[in-house]
Amino acid sequence: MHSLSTVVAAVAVFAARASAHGIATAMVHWPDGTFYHGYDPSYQYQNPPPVVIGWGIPNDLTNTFISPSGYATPDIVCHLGATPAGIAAPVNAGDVLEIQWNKWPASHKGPVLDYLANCNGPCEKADKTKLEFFKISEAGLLDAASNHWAADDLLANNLSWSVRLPSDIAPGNYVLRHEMIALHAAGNANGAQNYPFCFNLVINGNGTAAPTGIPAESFYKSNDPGILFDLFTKFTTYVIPGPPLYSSALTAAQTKPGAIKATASGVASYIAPAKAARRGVAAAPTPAGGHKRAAAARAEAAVVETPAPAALAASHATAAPAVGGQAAAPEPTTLVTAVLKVKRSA
Ligand SMILES: [Cu+2]
Repeated sequence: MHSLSTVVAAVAVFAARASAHGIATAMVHWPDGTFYHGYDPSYQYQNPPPVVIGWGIPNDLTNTFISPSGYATPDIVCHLGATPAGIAAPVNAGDVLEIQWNKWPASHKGPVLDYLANCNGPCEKADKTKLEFFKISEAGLLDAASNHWAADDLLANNLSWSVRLPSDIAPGNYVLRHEMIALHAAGNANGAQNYPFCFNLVINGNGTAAPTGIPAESFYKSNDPGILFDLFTKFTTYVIPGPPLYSSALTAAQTKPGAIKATASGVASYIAPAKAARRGVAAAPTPAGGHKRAAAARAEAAVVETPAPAALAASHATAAPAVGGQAAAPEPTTLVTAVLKVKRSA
């Protein structure tokens, strides 16, 4: 356990929210350099809370983790009591997504893993227990001699981790499940600490692959060699836990974050024209990012004129530049409202 966080939590709620462990609170889409806010448990104190691409974890008041005793429960899917994100980031197969954490203690060595699951419908309404994830990235012990782990790379790169989406997967609505496993107590039964966080994506592209996945509740067992693992004995190898890596998985270089070029809130899930037609509903491609009324107007026009996947690519984020290279405040309302309105009234 993390004794520092316990002490701080006892002292003040605010401090507890800001204290140890860590949360994946944002995502930057490359090559666009578009910044998206993920979820932060402090959002529960806002009414209404910001609508973001990160799955909600309002119960995670102490910035906690999922232990092996919770591996068979829905909490392992997208963290404690997670609820689906209300919007998604529009991206392309093959793109790099840079996940940003708010903090991570150096003591928390361990692997970094990334998974995708096709929602087969709007991810906003996904049943997390039905999501079938396939692993698209994994990194564990990078250098045994220096005890250098994937988590150390994340720390060295300003708390960021880059993952490249497979280029061959079919377009659609996906959940990205990004996870760190801290091993500092994993030598004891149920001592590993899993920190999974989820983001909704609308993935565009020309791929057709639909990799086989499994529910997150089936990923890990408490006695897996990569879960029950003594970080403080001599070792030369580490077996990364979870299902095998997707055969067409791609790699991304781990680097310091580049300058953010824009911020965006997100878009509604893409609805395929064929399905929409069956229901007698106009397809709603998902204009991205912008926050101006004009963008919303263009979005409406796009709904009418080009209800095709191509509209997705054309509508990539065009939001305002971030100020000073930092994350700008969330802009969750205008465009999102417009997009949802389009869906409802269409
Ligand atoms: Cu901790």
